[in-house]
Amino acid sequence: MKRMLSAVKPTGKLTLGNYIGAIRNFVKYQNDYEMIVFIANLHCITVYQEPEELKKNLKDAAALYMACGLDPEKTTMFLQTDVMEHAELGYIMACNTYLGELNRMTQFKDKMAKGESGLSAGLYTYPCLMAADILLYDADYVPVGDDQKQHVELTRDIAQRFNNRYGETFKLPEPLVQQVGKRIMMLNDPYHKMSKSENNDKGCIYLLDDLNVIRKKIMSAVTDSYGEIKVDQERQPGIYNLLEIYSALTDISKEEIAAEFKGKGYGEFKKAVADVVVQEIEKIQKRYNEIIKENIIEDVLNEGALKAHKMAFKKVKKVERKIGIDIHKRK
Ligand code: ATP
Ligand code: LTN
Repeated sequence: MKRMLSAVKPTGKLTLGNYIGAIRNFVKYQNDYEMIVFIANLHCITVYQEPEELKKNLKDAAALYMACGLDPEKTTMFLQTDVMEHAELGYIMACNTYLGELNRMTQFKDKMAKGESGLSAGLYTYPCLMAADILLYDADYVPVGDDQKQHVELTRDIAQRFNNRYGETFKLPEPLVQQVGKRIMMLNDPYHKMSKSENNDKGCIYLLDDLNVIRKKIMSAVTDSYGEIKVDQERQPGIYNLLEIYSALTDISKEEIAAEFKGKGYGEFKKAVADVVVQEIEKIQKRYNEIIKENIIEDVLNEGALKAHKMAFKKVKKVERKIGIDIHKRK
């Protein structure tokens, strides 16, 4: 069975973008692949997080993964820091990455271009840690949203370089980007990705938002003055985004949806989108509350970490032997 690996950074409350672009796909794939999904808690401290809030978000993320349908029987689920080999291999990967490569990463470049102050060195070297995350487990596929594709491509380059230098060690992973829902935009600003770290509460739907709040956010989503529902991302980015959300959650194509709402008003369309979103999120929240009550997260994460650690330990030892820094058999 081919192996698939992915992660979400629980920097804040999980969004509908995370669900459509990432988590929902993990759930679909877990039946056909050996699935590994972890909570990237090392990645999220590349930007300062308030410790108490972070703890809460980490717990929510684990419970939400399961509430969205990830099944611990099928998917190995764990917390990144419970498998210390991630940080160890991350450092080794950084030693095999060129500064020029990191300078080309658009996520970092965008932050620099915005003139954000106080960017950390961790944020800059983060793609090296991400490469380690993937290569530790010989993942065949990495399902991610559009924004992460470049990081998986860099992972391939680093792996290839390492294999050339030290002999065949790593499998080259492939990014897997879903066409529908690969980039859900802010409801009040359809030119920017729905993102939990942007502090734009009106534009973001959080999976744990009150259902009435979700409805309100969708009903007040930015549209345009054309007054027609068409699939036209350039001219009607707000409507396009709503079509994308509707399509991702129903598996009906955007064109079919547009045809169904031809001649109808934006209000009616938004109400239909809100119905679909609320229906989906209501199910997730119900399951989330059950999981919290059942108190099973601790056991799931511990079991997942044990399984992951076995694989990761073997890989790191192999890497260290190849490089020449491992000189004895550790007891
Ligand atoms: P941050 O704002 O902290 O950068 P984020 O909300 O962008 O976080 P991540 O944790 O970086 O989310 O991403 C987790 C996964 O969700 C990744 O695979 C990412 O590509 C996907 N994803 C995130 N936001 C969206 C979105 N708006 N549309 C589709 N996929 C998304
Ligand atoms: N960088 C990703 C989260 C992430 C990841 C990974 C995704 C960390 N390690 C390994 C896939 C594979 C993000 O910001 N969404």
